[in-house]
Amino acid sequence: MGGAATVQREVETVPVRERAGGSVQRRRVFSGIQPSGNFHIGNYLGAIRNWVAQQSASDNVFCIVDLHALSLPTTREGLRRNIQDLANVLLAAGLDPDQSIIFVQSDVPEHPELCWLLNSVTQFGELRRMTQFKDKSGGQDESVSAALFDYPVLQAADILLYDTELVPVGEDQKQHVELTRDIAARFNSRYGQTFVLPEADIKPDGARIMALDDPTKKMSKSAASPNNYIALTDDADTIRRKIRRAVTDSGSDVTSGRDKPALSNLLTIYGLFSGESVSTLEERYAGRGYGAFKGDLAEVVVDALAPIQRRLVELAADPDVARRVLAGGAERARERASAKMEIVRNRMGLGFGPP
Ligand code: ATP
Ligand code: LTN
Repeated sequence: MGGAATVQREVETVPVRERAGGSVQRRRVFSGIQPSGNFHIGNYLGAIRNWVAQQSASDNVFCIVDLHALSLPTTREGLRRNIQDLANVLLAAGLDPDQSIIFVQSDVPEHPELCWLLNSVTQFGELRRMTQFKDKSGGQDESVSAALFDYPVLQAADILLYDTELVPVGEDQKQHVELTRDIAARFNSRYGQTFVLPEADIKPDGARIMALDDPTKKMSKSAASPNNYIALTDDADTIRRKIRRAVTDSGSDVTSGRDKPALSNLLTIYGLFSGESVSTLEERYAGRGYGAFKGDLAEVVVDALAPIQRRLVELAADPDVARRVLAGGAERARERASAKMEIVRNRMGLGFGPP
């Protein structure tokens, strides 16, 4: 049942653009993910799975954004472990270094450099309005890091360095991609056409997987309780227990709808992992109650994660695989980023180079 292969077939592929003369050009895709531990099925269904499904049709750059992770307190050992774990997750989920550049953000110093330059065309008020900043600062604006406030500008730099057209992300990142467009447009009007205006690529299903213990909030890595999420590394019994304990709605019908946030979320997860439509599932579970539904859902999730988990065990035993992929990815990313930065510095009049 289910399985990663089924999941990937269900995802739409990105249309390739046709050039005059009939040849096709792959769309440039960039996305990032923080190495902050507890990678969960929300990250997988909302982002990583789409990256994998589209990679053969696009020109892809995927980035482990360790500089973004510094916006909240980290330790040396914790960050190193999380970078290695995330690289393994991306490879186990199916990202292919022959089709995608996969690298660590801090290996390409052009990212923080462009961030600083873009700070000069970003307004304080724009950053203050970002909902992720409001959520993560939790009203403690005076004591959170300045990095948390500036986080979206570093994200804009990530995207704009690679002339990105599409940014496949979950729903929570839409506002950051819109800000990136505004920053790019302002830069272009001040200094001349330099940056491509990117678009967020948000799939209608799975873009916002909700927490199992509170279906009004998104599933989150940084949640206080592990019952919030199913981690990609949770074993079968943990997955069964978390799904059994997942909050449900009042009543006993297995149906989706505005008044059924918990069941809607569980049906979405079931449908995405099994490749079935929500209406097929509603029919199958009509009159059978929550118990039978949750039991089957747990097995669907266990089966779908099993091949990823098998590859994770192999990769964990051989850390050099990820190390080699990231070293090669950084080299290719640096080549593109340094060429772009040369143009940007020149447009802005920086340095004391040729006139
Ligand atoms: P946190 O919840 O601590 O903010 P995160 O889980 O959002 O962290 P990120 O590294 O910031 O993790 O996100 C990686 C990708 O996963 C992004 O594209 C994001 O939109 C997507 N994503 C995160 N949570 C969900 C979710 N609950 N449903 C769908 N997509 C999600
Ligand atoms: N902010 C994103 C992670 C991220 C990103 C990016 C996503 C950093 N840089 C560039 C897309 C493109 C997050 O919190 N999920």
